[in-house]
Amino acid sequence: MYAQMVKSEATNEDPEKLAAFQARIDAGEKIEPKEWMPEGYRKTLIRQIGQHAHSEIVGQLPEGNWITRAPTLERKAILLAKVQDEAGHGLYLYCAAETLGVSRDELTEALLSGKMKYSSIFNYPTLNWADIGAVGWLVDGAAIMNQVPLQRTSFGPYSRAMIRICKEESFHQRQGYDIMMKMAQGTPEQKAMAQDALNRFWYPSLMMFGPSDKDSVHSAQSMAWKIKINTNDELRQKFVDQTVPQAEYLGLTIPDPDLRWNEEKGGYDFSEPDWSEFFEVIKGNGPCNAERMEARQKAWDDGAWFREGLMAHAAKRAARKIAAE
Ligand code: FAQ
Repeated sequence: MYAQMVKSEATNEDPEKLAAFQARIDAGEKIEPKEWMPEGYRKTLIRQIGQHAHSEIVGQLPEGNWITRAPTLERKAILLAKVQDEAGHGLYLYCAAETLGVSRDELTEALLSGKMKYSSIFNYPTLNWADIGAVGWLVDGAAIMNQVPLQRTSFGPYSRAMIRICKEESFHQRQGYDIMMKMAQGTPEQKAMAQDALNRFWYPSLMMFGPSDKDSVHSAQSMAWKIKINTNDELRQKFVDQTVPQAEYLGLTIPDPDLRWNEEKGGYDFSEPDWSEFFEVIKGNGPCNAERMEARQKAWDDGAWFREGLMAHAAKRAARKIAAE
């Protein structure tokens, strides 16, 4: 749908303006909110940044589930800080999207009506404490792999939000790895829990990078506009190459019998995730989709009185200002 919109709108735009815009992108310039941009560029950014913001917010749910059950006070404080960071990331990203002319309320309504997506990964359950380690290590690890290049994305507000977010994601990845290390060096039962968490989170983490390049609808145009810097498969390969030695250090096994170092390409050969599962999850049929959307809907409904109060206050202040002028 978006691809179509991008195409039809792009053809109606002044070719000279489009060429000048592309020249700025090619020269590495940042595009700022009030500057001219093709409609397709604006809409692609709203889709990607909005989806990213929703992911940060929905991503609090599987981890928030474990704050009250963290094994020690220190672990609890760390997890609490991490989950609060994710809320902050969602807010920076909603603000970046707002500079493109869409409100946070409109974005939330699009999520709740199913028009917008959030990352597939958050539709998998966190069943025990080892899963919190696996989420930090693998999910935040995959998020960083994707987001470090996005610091160089062409849209100024998105790029600047990414710089701050990446610093925090780096701490998140380390806290997850630290939990895994403790579990892997613990009792045989704890090590088995760590292995089980890796088994369940490995392929869903590989799916976070999106479909394989041949099935990616948006990559070509998004890369030409430098909204995306790498293809989905490039980032997935980098993630595998970085993560396999980390699993070896933990004494854990990646659940892929076909995983092999390929000297020629200087990277690992690995099995693709089950793409039919991925497409089912993003259609809404994953293990936790209904639960996640119910939680978001409840938060939205519970906040209605506050939004209304805030709007009434803003209207009153505006009326007072007009009367005083
Ligand atoms: N889940 O043509 P492409 C985090 C959709 S980080 C759901 O390749 P694109 C941190 C895609 O939207 C996680 N849907 O798409 C954290 C499109 O459908 P549409 C969030 C997916 O946009 C950690 C269709 O498939 N990070 O949360 C997914 O060029 C721990 C075709 O795909 C970002 O969002 C997926 N995994 O590339 C928080 C990073 N993959 O929209 C809490 C920014 C693809 O046409 C706890 N985003 N789809 O209906 C991106 O880099 C890109 O949007 C990709 C997808 C790479 C995700």
